[in-house]
Amino acid sequence: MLLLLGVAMIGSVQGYVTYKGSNVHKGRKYYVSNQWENFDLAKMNERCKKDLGGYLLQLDQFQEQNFVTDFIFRSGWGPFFTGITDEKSEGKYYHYNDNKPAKDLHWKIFQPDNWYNEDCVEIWHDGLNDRRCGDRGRYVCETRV
Ligand SMILES: [Ca+2]
Ligand SMILES: [Ca+2]
Repeated sequence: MLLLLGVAMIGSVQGYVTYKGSNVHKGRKYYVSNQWENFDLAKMNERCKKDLGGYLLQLDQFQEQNFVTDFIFRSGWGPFFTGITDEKSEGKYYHYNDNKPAKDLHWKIFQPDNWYNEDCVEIWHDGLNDRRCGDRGRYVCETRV
């Protein structure tokens, strides 16, 4: 853990893990928060904005999901929350920051299952999973380069 935090401080923004030169993909830059805490869409999206000038991770295509998956799993342990949610209407996933429908999402097998009303979305190495919004985890921010 100490080693991880030590690495995280190199060339990074306070509070986020990033690896110089390796977190940029097709005009977008990605950051993973260092702390595990109870996730909250509004609060974390605001933090992405305030801390980095960005927004919660918005996955637009499978290629991007692949890149981000590789990146975050080099940053230690999840869960890693995205900005995708279906909190307004069950099963209709959209991007929290701009309310646009979330398309081309690649889910883990048997997901999403809305188990005990899961309305937020986390990334796993083998796909996305819907998860309860208040669960503890880290979050991923995206910015335009
Ligand atoms: Ca749901
Ligand atoms: Ca689930």
